Amino acid sequence: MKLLSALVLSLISFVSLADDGSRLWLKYDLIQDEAYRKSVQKAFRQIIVLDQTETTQVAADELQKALSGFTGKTISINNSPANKSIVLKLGSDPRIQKNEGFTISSTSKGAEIISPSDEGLLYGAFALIRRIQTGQSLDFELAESPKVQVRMLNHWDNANGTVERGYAGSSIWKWFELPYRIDPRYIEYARANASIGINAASINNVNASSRFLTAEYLEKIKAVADVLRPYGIKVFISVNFRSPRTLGGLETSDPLDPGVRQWWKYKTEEIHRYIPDFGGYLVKANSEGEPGPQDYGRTHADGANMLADAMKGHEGVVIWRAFVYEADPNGDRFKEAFNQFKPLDGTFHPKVIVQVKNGPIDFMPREPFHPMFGVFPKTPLAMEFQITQEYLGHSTHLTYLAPMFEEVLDSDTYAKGEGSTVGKVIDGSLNNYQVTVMAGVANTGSDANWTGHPFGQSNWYAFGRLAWDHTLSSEQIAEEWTKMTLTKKPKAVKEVVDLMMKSHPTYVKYTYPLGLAHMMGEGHHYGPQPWLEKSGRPDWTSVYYHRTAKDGIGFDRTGGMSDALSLYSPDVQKAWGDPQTMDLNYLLWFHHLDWDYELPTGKTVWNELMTRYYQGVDEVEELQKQWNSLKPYIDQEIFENVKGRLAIQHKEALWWRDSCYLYFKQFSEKPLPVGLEEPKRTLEDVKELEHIYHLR
Ligand code: BDP
Repeated sequence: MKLLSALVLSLISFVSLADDGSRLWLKYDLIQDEAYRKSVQKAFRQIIVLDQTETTQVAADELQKALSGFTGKTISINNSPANKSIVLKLGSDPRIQKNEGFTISSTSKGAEIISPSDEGLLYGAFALIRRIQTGQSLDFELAESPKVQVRMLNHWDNANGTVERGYAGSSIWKWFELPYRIDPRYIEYARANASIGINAASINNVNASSRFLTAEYLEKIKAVADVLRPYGIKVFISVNFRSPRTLGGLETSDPLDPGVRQWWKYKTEEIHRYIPDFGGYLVKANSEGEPGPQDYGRTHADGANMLADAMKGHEGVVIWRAFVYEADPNGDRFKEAFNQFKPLDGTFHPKVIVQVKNGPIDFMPREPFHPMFGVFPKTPLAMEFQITQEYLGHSTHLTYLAPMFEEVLDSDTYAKGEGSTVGKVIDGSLNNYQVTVMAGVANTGSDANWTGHPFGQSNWYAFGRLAWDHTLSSEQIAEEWTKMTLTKKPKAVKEVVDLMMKSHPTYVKYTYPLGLAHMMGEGHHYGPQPWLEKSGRPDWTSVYYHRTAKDGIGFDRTGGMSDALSLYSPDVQKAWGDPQTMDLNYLLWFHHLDWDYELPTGKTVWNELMTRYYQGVDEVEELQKQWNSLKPYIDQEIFENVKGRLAIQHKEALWWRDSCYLYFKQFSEKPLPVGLEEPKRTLEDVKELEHIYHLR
């Protein structure tokens, strides 16, 4: 009997030790540092809600849950003022610049959170929780306001439960069950988003099915909107431009046709009957085969403005994507969106926002910032980042994306002189935009830990934090996330942050060094396929991008055939026009260089390229060692999970390296730089691997 109970006890403690990652960064475990725990306990004995709304209730519940977890004591919620408590109060403060902003005044004798809105109180509550969870002093003053108004996740989720470019299971939305059953995960999702300031979600794929606009689906979406509303999150719908024909039975979807305009007007009114605070439409039109206004000889502005007119009298907006490109074998995809949209600046309805991907091609592991950010003063531009790792190793490679997001946001467009950063374009301060939006393509799925790779959670977290305040550093964000999610031991935190900060540069080295792009496996976008010559369109091949030949490598965009560099301001052209002085990370995006061309590093292009491929693999080995050293500090389940994925990453870094070396060597006809070891396999061997990975 004794033995049995001992066994049960050890089993329980084993189970409680294992962390499946489902709580994300919202882990409210008992504070281990006793002195700190006692001070938290002493300072915050109860929660006082002075203004009762659904959202302040959510804020109070969250504080209660967190503090009870941190201190091990039950904390009560009341509504009359008292000492040593956390007071949530609607009100104003000159330091609050936006409605969703807040202030916190905290001492060892209690805290007061003030905001003009109940959403602001919720964000303040989460900010206080974060400070305690990361072990900071309780004596502080904090005033925060979000820099961007609409901080949004774009779900590429389909009605049948699949997720386009999703690598963490199936969709979190259970359309077959809605509206009758509310999966408790919707609430967990809402909490996680609210904790990082995300206040909008487009719930379906941009390659949109008209089905989402049927009454049947609107009822389902309403049920989701009702769950998300108390957490300050508005719902958007991606729409199919052909819906008036497919759903409405009209003969056309021409945006200038009165019947079509009327159809959208009625549909928009209908949506508002279900969801009075509907966020708006997200539209992918005339892109990759999707229908759009150009099918009727109309412009993107005609299409977007029609939808904006339909939104009249409501708060919602129309987010129109600029991800468009023609299949022109002699053109340069880099320039397509710019050329189509630039002439339209100033012709859009005030409710329209044009959503631009961070770079001109398509979420490559590293792209120069999109040239549109420098030239669109009259129409609000939204930033679209991709959190899901379509081109960044799906959910097997550890790639912390915040440094990449930060690099783009800090890039200087020079549109209005030095300091005209992309971040200032997006937050509206440069061009005085009336609406501001930052969107991230979600990496969430039905996996227990939401994102497949445990570190995928950090990318969701970082996106939200940067959308709230793009001036935060990726190190600070990594540190917060690590302390909240993995470990609080200072030495271990330092190691994890270091590992995270190195991960993106490492990924780029073994896949796309020196500004190479778009050489991934066809269709599935996983693994290397630099030899891809034929595809549905020329700009879906690899050779279109790397332009490798006997005379060298890279896409010459400095003049001649493409001249895409001229889309940027003169200062940017100067910075990127000369391979001797430019940032080598963007080199082959703009220059076609001889294999023997000597770079400022002292190495030839060939040697530099190969050195980086080899370094990339070595660095993955370093990441593995570093992770192994963290074993004593990390939950066992998470530790093993990441360890296994790093082993795959190492194998695949070798796959990238060997494929690219063996393929490029056919053109360069050069040996590896001295000291680098020849792969043990041939080009044919690595090409074989592609068939295996096609099964993914
Ligand atoms: C590409 C994806 C494709 C998306 C498209 C888009 O491969 O699945 O539909 O972007 O953003 O990256 O519309």
